[in-house]
Amino acid sequence: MAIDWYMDFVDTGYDPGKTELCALFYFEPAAGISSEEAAGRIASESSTGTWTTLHTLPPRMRDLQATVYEIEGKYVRIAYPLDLWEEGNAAQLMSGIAGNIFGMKAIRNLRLIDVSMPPEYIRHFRGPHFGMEGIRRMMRVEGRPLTGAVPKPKVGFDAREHAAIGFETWMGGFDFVKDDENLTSTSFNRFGDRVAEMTKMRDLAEQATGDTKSAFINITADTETMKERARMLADSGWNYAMIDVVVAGTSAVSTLRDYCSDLGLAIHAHRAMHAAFDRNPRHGITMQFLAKMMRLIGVSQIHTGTAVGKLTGTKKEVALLADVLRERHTKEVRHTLLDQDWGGIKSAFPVSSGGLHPGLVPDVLDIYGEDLVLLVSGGIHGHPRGTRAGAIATMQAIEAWRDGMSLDEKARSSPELARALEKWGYYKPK
Ligand code: CAP
Ligand code: MG
Repeated sequence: MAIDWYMDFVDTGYDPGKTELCALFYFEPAAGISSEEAAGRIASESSTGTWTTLHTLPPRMRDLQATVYEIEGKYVRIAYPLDLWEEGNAAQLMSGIAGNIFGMKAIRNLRLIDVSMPPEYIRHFRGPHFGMEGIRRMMRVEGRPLTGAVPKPKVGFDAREHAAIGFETWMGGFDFVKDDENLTSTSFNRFGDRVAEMTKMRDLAEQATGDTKSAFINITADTETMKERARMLADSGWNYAMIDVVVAGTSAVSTLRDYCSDLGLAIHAHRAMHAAFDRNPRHGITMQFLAKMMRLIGVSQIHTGTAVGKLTGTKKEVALLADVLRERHTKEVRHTLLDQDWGGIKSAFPVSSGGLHPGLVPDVLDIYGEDLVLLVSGGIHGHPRGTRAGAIATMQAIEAWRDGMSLDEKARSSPELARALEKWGYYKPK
């Protein structure tokens, strides 16, 4: 009598309809386990199965079980009937396709690469409140990337000092001032104080420049506190809230997406902790999956890397992430991305940040183009003439890129850029 039934979840002749949710995994069977059985175990444990045959099996189970429909070397595609998944519940989807399966002894390594979600599944999600066009309209910025900076060092300023640096950043021509991912409401910089000081400085900067200025003020905390902080932001005329989405959790982001949307707040998603699971090419979850989930839930923008800065991510990966967030329909990329038609789900901005300075701006814009939120933080506050000159230098580098001019040429008529190039040149941080 068979004690397990994993092979019941394998049918490589199966053709999933347009109504099934399909997932692509990289997998390495443990010693002594065949690819077919390992694949069957992934499908079983992520849908209706368990380790042993069962005494009774209601007929409905057969209609709900996942099916391995393609095994190609170390890549497997699994189709999931839509009835497995609760409408509009991203957390439950992740408990299924990104849950127990990572810990199975029969699999030595497993990496969830991507999912392709049918229209019938995505129609239960609201997606980004504004979309890229809506953000550009709200900020009155066209024809260039939106720009921002985090006061540095990361934390330690009090609210007044923080806002004073924010003012210099805005006066240097930047659109946004961003909290660092580990700044929330600390003894030396309470959230309410920071909102009050930043509101004062924003109003002064808007009056002085005539431009729309905003900030990504970090509301990350328990969900009730995040709601309270979102209300505080809306009450002070802000149009963004920032959430560290990985540490806050999928369900919290889902709650805040609707709450912020009702308050007219876009969500800036920081991805701190992503490298705990997306960096190892043989195990974990890819950044394209995280980006896809966050667009589906409805953040307005999420960090996607620089390729040339201080943190992980190749040019190819970064360009792919930009497509996942911006495109209406992303085509399949072998072993990396599944075909995804986003239907009515609006676009979201990629955010490039991390080790950037004016000398690297053309490299980043060559990868992303202008539909980007570009964050240059240490790279403006470290400018020899200070924050405002650093922001001006960055804006000059953007102008040079847009006009097809080299930075060296632009620097001849742009002293702030010239000073930046004297200090950093084209240095790529390690
Ligand atoms: C960048 C940053 C961002 C990283 C996050 C930092 O500051 O504020 O958190 O960019 O990485 O704390 O390092 P610098 P990613 O510009 O001074 O490096 O964007 O890859 O998620
Ligand atoms: Mg940071």
